[in-house]
Amino acid sequence: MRAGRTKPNKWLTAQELHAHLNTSFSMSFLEELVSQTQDEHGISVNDLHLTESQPLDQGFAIFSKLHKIFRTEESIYLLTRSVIKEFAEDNVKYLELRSTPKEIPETGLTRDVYMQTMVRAVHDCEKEGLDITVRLLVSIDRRHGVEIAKIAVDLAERWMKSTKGLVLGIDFSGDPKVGDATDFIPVFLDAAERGLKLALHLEEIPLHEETKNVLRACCGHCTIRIGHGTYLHRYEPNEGHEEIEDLVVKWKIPVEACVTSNLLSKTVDRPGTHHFWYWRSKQHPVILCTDGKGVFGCLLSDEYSKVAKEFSLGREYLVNYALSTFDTIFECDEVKQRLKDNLKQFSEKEQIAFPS
Ligand code: 6MZ
Repeated sequence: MRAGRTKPNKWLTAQELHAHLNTSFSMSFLEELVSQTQDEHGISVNDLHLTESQPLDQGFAIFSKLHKIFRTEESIYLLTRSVIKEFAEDNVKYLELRSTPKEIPETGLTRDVYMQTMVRAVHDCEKEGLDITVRLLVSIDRRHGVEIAKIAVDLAERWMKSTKGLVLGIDFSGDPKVGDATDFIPVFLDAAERGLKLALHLEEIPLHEETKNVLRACCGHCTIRIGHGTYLHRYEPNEGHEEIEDLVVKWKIPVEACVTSNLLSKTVDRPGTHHFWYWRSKQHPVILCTDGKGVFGCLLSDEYSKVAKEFSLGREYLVNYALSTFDTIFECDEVKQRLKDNLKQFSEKEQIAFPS
């Protein structure tokens, strides 16, 4: 996404369910912030987004640099506000924003202050009257291990209660090459027991054993969505991993599909082979998401546009698709219905633009 880039029309987007706060900056926001603080970290904004396909590891190297920039309460507040505003400008009506709460003694940031800051930013956007409903997920970084994950669940539960559901779940993410998701199963079950919903990164790279273990243990006990799920269905015949797809289908677990992110991270080779279409063809819930619109340089409307062109999807198909995705949000039926009604009205008034 180039600095200052704007869209002339209101594009169809509906909702964003897989956006990591620290990777969802816009370049214009980042340029301004970095110009104010450059001396402190010596990082150039050009090093903070992928312009061409690179292995997934390169993305994780960028995330570490970003964590050197977003280190203060003030920067987290400004980032959260600007990310919400930018999604609203892209016509996103419902956003579940996720982030890993950080503990940085030098700047006085604690996990609790981090959460408080994000919540404050959401409330300030509400007061400003932005036409977007925002909910928050607390991220567990798998690199940090099970003990920190337990702290994240306690934090999420506390903030879920004190915000009356503005915080509504847990995200499980981080470098998939590190650790084993199996170790976190008790944490996931405990989180679900406490009323938290689960968005779990699974199969961003082929990791069939941990996925099978997690799904076997959690299906039926937890409300789950799967982040990426790129290799969910890409098992070799007769390896016994068909069970994974069977569980995903049986429990109708929605898949968060991040097309541009997967292409730039080289986990998918071209748009035509993206699993978005595999799951759509099975009429299984799959939701277009940006992942990190700053690092991957994509708006959510770009993702809609990309699949519409690739799979020749017309106006009616896209509207029906967008409406169906509201069923996968972690909110209650009343909120789902309100979002659907609004989008229906909006699309009937022809205020939404479509790829030609
Ligand atoms: C796995 C990812 C990710 O939490 O500091 N993250 N985890 N796969 C991905 N695919 C590209 N993209 C982002 O946002 C940054 C953190 O989100 C996770 C990583 O843990 C990263 O450090 P927050 O706001």
